[in-house]
Amino acid sequence: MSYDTVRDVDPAVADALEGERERQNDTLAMIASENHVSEAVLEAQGSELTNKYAEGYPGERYYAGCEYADEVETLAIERAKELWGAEHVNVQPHSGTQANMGVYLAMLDPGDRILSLELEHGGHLSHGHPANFTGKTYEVEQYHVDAETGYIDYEELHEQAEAFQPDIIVSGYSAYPRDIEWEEIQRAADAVDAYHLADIAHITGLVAAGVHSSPVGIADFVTGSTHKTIRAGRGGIIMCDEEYADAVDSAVFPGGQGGPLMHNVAGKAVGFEEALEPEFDEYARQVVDNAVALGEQLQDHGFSLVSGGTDNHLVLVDLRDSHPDTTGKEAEAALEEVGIVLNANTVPGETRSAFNPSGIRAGTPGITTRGFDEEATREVADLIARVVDDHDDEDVKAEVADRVAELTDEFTLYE
Ligand code: DSN
Repeated sequence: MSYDTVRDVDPAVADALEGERERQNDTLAMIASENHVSEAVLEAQGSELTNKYAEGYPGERYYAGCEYADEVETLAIERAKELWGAEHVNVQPHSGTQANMGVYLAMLDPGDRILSLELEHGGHLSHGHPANFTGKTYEVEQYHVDAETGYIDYEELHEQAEAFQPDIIVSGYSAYPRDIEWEEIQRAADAVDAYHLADIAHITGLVAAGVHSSPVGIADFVTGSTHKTIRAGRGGIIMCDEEYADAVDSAVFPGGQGGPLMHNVAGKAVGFEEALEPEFDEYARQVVDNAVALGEQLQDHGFSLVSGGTDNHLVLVDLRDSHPDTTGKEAEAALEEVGIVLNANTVPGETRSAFNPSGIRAGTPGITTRGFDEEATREVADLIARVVDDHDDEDVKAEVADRVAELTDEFTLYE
């Protein structure tokens, strides 16, 4: 057995790994779906469990030698049940999309009908986009946010459900800044005898901490990813009532996946343990407070926010009113130059394209992990405004980059 380090074996990859650590240390991660996990989660994900095959579930594996895999997976499941209050949990999906796939495979047949929010309005690829397996396998119709308010148009959702008669309604979103009326969506599903899948990928941590309403106990299925606001190991999760447990478990394995990524399941278990600590609730509260501060300060600088603000961890800026000649991609590129990493995003009523849209999406989970409070976050909004206002001005960008470097030095991340 070789005990050489990555650097000994593969300097090129070692350079890239070090580069990535430095990049994360030296920039502000404001992509709303990203966060920084603890060293403990990193350690678990880099453990020897990466070597282990463990097809099946705790106590019922297809391979020998699974006693520690069983222990870790059981811990992840029990902690998830405590965090979200779910009856049944499957922690094996490799990602949020795989979690959604598990539910579709469990409950739908090819050609069945999905009603979901359009991607441009805040939905997700795995909710029925034509380029995704969901769009190719199922018949999909999409609901929208109200053009004026930016809030989900629940009335349209009810009408569309009546007209389309879906087999499943998908709620939970990727670029939607407002609280979600789960019960309203459940009513729409009940009225047409459809299942309700709530995809809480973005807001897992906020829901666990009680700073966002929870669909658990309302929707039939709740899916999520485990590395966003909940800040655990990378992957997905499915929660449901006992009545669907067997269907979901066999849809994940053997239906859609082979061996689980047990090192990632270990990372999930460790992150969930951290999230059960009272400090995590404070963290989640601060994530939302920071997003509100970010949004208000951007509005003070003249930016338009879709829905006029936020209730969660992200803001969605529609640049068309304040900066009609600046695209989301131009803003994203200029901000990346100064060390503020967020993403260009489509906005409701998009008039450009998915590749070069009219908005930017910014989230606070990452900077809150670094220790940013509202005051520091407001300063980040000032910096974003300066750069977007003068995105071709090299002097402005150099000054802002210096200030970002001071902030990343003050709010440290990885050793
Ligand atoms: N890619 C994620 C996001 O940015 O929202 C969702 O999968």
